[in-house]
Amino acid sequence: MSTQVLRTQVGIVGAGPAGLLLGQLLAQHGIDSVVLEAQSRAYIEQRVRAGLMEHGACQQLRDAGVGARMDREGLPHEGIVLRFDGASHRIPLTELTGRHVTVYGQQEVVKDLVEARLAAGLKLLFDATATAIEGIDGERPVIRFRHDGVAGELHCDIVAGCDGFHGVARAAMPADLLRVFERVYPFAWLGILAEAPPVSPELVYASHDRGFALASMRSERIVRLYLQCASDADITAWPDGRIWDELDTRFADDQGFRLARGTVLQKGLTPLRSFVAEPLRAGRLFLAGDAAHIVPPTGAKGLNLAFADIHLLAAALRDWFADGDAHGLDGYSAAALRRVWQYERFSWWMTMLLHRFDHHTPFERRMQQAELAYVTGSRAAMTGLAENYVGLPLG
Ligand code: RFL
Ligand code: PHB
Repeated sequence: MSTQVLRTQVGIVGAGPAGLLLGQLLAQHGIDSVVLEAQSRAYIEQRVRAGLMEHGACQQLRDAGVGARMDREGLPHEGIVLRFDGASHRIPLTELTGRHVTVYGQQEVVKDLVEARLAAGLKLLFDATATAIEGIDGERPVIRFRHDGVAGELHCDIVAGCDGFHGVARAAMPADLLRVFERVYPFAWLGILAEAPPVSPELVYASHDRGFALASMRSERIVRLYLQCASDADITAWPDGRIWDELDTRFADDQGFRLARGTVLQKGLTPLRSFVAEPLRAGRLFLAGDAAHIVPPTGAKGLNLAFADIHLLAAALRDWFADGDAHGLDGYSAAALRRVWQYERFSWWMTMLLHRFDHHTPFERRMQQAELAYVTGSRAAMTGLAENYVGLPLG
């Protein structure tokens, strides 16, 4: 079969939140793009991941013209709860910052963006795996891909690598340019989606001697619950009953709290890591989202950070294609990385504060407990947590 040859202005690798939002914003600016996605439409629309959107990320969706369903179905939250030593401590996010966050599943964001793209007749190829990115030092880079088993070439002016942590874009950066910073945590999260009413009206982050637990939700009938577990945990060793029992133990409080149990719809393990690749640009190749950085999910920042990269990259591409103004593109990596490191710090700090570390000495455990008491007892400390949680201003 002959090679499929396509041409566009911006070749986008990956139809996750980053690639899809970029495509949507470029279309608003009259810039042509093609999105290549390795998985099927059904797969990416069902993949359960993040759920918490910052005020700024919600506004980005609205500005992109795809915020209507989120505004109808998203669940606004004005506070979160930290639970430890059997007591709950509320962080009043909105009272402290004037802003709120919204629970709206990442796969819903993906569905809305896919639907908008296809309705507008914009090109999005599913089952199209990018295999190589070539010519990034020249003016016409090429993305090689396989679509339904047939070889293809996408010729473009710019390549946006939005293909997540395991994609090909970061690997296409020159090795002598790239610097990588990484921390792998000695545990993972076991996450379930279950048919049950919310554990509490607000998200509960629990720090317990047996490990961390988090109660989130997706709707009035669906909960999203997480448990810290061993990095090498075997999911078959976690039948539903054991998960519910462990959740009851870790969320226990002085009021005899018990979870409402229900059918487990989905179960998965996520390793926790912090990771940053610098810089985010080599020639005509730009990295955004998980392709460039990973945060542990404790701060709920992964999706929001991907959107923040796109905020900068879309504006930079608009200026460059409109009148050759390269300031935005030249400054993209440094500007995006400033925020990335702020969010890396917050996500690392939340992770260190709330998890159980087997190697902790009794002194270090006491330090953790003292910090929890400070963070929930001092208005200044609570404000520090709250302003990061609701989101730092978009640059
Ligand atoms: P994504 O969402 O990973 O999208 C990348 C897309 O690129 C495709 N792809 C390719 N396409 C073509 N050719 C190739 N060679 C390709 N290689 C990959 C992939 O199929 C995919 O569709 O990255 P993006 O857009 O940067 O978005 C980032 C967010 O997805 C991510 O930060 C968060 O979901 C992180 N994350 C979580 N964040 C939270 O805040 N809370 C959570 O509870 C949470 N849970 C998670 C997560 C990430 C997970 N991953 C990556 C394994 C749970 C998991 C399992
Ligand atoms: C989620 O709802 O999936 C969620 C919420 C907050 C987090 C992580 C995940 O910190």
